[in-house]
Amino acid sequence: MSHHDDFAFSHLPPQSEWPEFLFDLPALHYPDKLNCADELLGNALLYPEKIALVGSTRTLTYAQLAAQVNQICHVLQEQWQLVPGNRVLLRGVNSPTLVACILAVWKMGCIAVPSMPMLRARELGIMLDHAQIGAALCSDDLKDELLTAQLEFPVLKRIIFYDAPDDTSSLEALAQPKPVDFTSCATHSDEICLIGFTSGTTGKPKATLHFHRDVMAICDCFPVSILKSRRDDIFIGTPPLAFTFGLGGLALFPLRVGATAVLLEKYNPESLLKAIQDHKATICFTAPTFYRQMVPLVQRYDVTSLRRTVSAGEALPVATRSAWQQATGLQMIDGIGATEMLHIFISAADDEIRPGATGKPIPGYQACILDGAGQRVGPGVTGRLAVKGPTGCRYLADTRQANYVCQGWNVTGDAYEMDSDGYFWYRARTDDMIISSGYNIAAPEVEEVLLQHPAVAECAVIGIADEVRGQIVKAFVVLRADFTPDDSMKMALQNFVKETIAPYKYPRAIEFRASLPRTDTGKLQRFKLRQTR
Ligand code: 3UK
Repeated sequence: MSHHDDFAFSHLPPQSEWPEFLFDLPALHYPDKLNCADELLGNALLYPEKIALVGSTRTLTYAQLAAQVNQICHVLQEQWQLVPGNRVLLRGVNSPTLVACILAVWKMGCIAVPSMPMLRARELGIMLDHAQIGAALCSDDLKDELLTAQLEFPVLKRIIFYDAPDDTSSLEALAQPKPVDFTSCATHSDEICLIGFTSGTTGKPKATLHFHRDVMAICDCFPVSILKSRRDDIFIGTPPLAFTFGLGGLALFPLRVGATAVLLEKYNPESLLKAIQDHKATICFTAPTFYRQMVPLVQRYDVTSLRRTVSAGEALPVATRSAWQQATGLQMIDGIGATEMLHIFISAADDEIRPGATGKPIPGYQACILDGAGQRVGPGVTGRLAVKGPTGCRYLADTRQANYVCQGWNVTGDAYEMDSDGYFWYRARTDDMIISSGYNIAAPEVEEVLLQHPAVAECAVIGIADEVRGQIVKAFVVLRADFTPDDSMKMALQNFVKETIAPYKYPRAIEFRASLPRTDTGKLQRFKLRQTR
């Protein structure tokens, strides 16, 4: 092991709790020494002048990207004396600089912990504490919440800000005089390089650990067998790089094949369409609801450059698939992925697509349906989706490892059905996760916040069906005496949530109740609330 800091390594689950890993595909036979940043920057030697990353303010060729990554490595090493295995938090909207920072962290043998730009101090603090993060690279305009989190969690000792033009100690200012070459850390293929945080079903998020070989494996599976991406592709889309859907689709996959990625800082359905037109994008990654919102606007733009559109994060309704196909002529590629699995593992493209089904396990992965007792069930029976492949679940110090891994299978928490042709059909989440506009929201986390408000006696949060967002967060609230259940109280509670945690988690619907249904043992019965709404 090249690691000097073995915090993450020593908090891997015991091997007996790991899922089974499959390496049947020859492409997945990686050498023992593997640094994924080196692999991904290999195109800098082959196509130095090719454009790698396009951002709103800067464009980097492969050679420029490689040089910038090396300069950042020098800054991290000389300024911070980081050693392999140290965790580095990344905080920023999608941009070429953010990609360069992630690659630099990997090149040094450190562990990247990307964070969602919308997170507030409270959520950042949980990450700092759980992953014991000592250093951060943060875009200047998102510094406030991180500095607040640092006050409470001084484990975070060092922060360098980027995109800070007036700051003489900004990342750019420090990097500019540094040499443009750097000898990468000789990491092993099974060393940890990435911690992906998921919002769990309880308030505490889970931290998934991924190896250098995992990063390569997702590049050598879905993009090769389903997406069939090529060097002349131009990738675009919306998922944040802190969401592994976005990290793969908008950074790793394009770099792996020497293609170009367009990284949008801000977007809405209209501006994404315009960006597709302006950049002649060929591959788009986003969530089903976003495609749905783009449909009525498509005819105003020339999007004929698109050849592949990928939908993931939540179930793709058949109506959205057909509306998109009518508007663009494109067959959507639906795919289910998970932070634990790093990326998509069931999908289909072209003639293999069956509308309404997610698809089949992609080459390299296997899937089946398990019943409550862990027995395999046959076609036509709804049960728990179970999957295995080259990637899989390893939580950092988390007892919930045993919930996700069952007899070597990764059990995603989704209710699925397999048909006799081996296609997998999504039914529902098996837990209480609310998925709204592609974001995972844990009901108990919102409840925890509401309960902090002086007016709230009791509350319960569920997801209710919503045409536009898939689901929305609904809170059932029992007020304390002396407080009035009216619209201004609803608004006060909504604002309170928005100010405390990421705003997208706030309850769009609130209903006041005199009491909440509970079992004899005092447990909340969320399913009763779902039935009575
Ligand atoms: C749900 C889907 C039906 C499903 C993700 C692509 O979503 C990603 O990761 P998360 O950890 O959530 C995982 C859960 O989301 N889901 C995702 N895709 C689909 N349900 N159809 C789909 N196509 O409940 C799953 O268990 O946030 C998606 C790539 C990387 C990812 N991390």
